Parts: sequence; C-alpha cells; structure tokens
Amino acid sequence: MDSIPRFTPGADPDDIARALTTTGAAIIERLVDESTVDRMLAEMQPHVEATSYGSDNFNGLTTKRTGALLARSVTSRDFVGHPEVLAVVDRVLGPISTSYQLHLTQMICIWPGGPAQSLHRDQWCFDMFPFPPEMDVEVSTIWALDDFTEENGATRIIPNSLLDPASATADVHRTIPATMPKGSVVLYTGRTIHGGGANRSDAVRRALNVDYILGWLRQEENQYLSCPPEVARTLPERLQKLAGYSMGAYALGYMDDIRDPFAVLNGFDGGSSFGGLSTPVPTVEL
Ligand SMILES: O=C(O)CCC(=O)C(=O)O
Ligand SMILES: [Fe+2]
Repeated sequence: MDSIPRFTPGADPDDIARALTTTGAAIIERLVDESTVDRMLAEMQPHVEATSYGSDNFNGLTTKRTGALLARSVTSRDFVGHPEVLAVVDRVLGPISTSYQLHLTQMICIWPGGPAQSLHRDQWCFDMFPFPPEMDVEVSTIWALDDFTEENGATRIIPNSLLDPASATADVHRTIPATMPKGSVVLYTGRTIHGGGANRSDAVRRALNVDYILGWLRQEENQYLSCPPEVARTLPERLQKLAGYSMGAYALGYMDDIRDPFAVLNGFDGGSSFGGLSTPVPTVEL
C-alpha cells in the first residue's frame, strides 16, 4: 500500500527532497506550533470573512480562497519563509534554475458539505505546457491550520504519480488523505496528482497553501499588487526576494536601466549593469 512519507521537524532536507522527487509528497508533522497557527488565523479572520466563495467547481462553490498573506498577516511570514521548507525547495528547484520565487499564498477554507476537488497537477496552471516529465518546476505546500482528517477534507494525494499519464486523475481510489495534526505541512510537486478532499465534517477545514516556482515562470498570485513595495520593504530580505523583488535568472525582472529590483526596493544603488546582480553572468562560447 502506498503512503506519504512522514518526517519530524529537524529531519534531513535531503531525505524530504528525495521523498518529493520519488513518491511526490512528504509530510512534516507539527512544524509550526499551534499558537503560531492561531495567531495567523486571528490575523486572517476578517479577510476570510470578507472573501466570497469560489465561482466554479475547481475553486469550490463552498470554498473560500483568501490571498495576499504576506501583506495581511505578519505571522504568515513564519510559514511562507519557513527555513525547513525552503531547504527542501532549494534541493528540488535549485538544480533546475538559479532562482525560484513565490507562486501564491492562499488560505483555503472548505466549508462543511464541500465536495472533493477534481484531481489535478498544480503545474497545469502553466497553460498545460508539457514540461519534460522528469522536471520539477513547482513545489506546493499545504499547511494544516486545523487537524487534517479524512472526514474534514484533508488534501488527497496519489503517491508515486509523478510520471503517470494525465488519465490517472480519474484514479480517485488511489488517493490517500494527507491526514496530519494542526501546524503540520504536506509538500508535493507540480507533477503530483492531488486535490482537496470532501468536507464531511461539521467544521470548516482551514489550510494555508503556499507554492514556489522557478524564477522564469509567471507567478499565479501577482505579488507586486498583493504585496506592493511599501509592504515588501517591511519584509525580511529572503521574503522580499521570494516575493519577486529580485532577479529571476540572469536578466529577468530588472527595472528601467537594468537595475536590480532588490536594490531599488531597498533604496540603494542597483548599478546599471548585470554585473551587480546576484546571479552569475553566463559565459558564452564564441
Ligand atoms: O485544498 C486543498 O487541500 C488542495 C487545493 C489544491 O490542490 C488546489 O487548489 O490546487
Ligand atoms: Fe492543487
């Protein structure tokens, strides 16, 4: 019987990354303590209340998706930039490109009675582009803000589905619920077949979805609008860069006269050539 590999905080990120690139998913149990989860929930509560339910079946007609976490919740920064998660993302996306970035930050609240979401791959958001089958372009994370149970709609995952044909999204019977206690996180890749579960409980299932993608792909949540410069300036450096205020690869994302957006954001001279940037200048064979 396939299962989702489980880890505890402090586990070797190499082992977790290997689980992602083989099984396609990994759970780190209780990575954040309950009081931190509660603080973020309290900060987000007014925003969740003000959010409308989804407008189609995929987004969930009884599901609320509330974004802009970096701007709306100071505590969310502990999740989005969690060093143990980023250590895993470094290992999965790092070998593919010199940079990766935040794709989206979103609380996903499934109301009681909400049906299961259709199974999918997150990287299909890139217009279904057929990336090489062995290539990871995205790492997704779902943090359990309540205990995740099969009954309340824990995310369902098909282990070992990275290379399966798209038709495997019909294999609902192969899915396993990512059951885990509040404060845990399940990581999976853009190739892993998964979907939100049906909520058959009488309480809302609350999750925080944070995804990371290669620096040369378009972000799903527009961070320059969701987390504009005046907010981004208050973030730690790593989060500023993750949000997109940095170069993606050699030349992507510069401002005006080829200034580094990280330098511009923080009000120091970004120079006027690629030489001042954090990514190496590629050498060209003549
Ligand atoms: O809500 C969940 O558990 C999963 C949601 C999901 O996979 C998605 O919206 O892409
Ligand atoms: Fe998804």
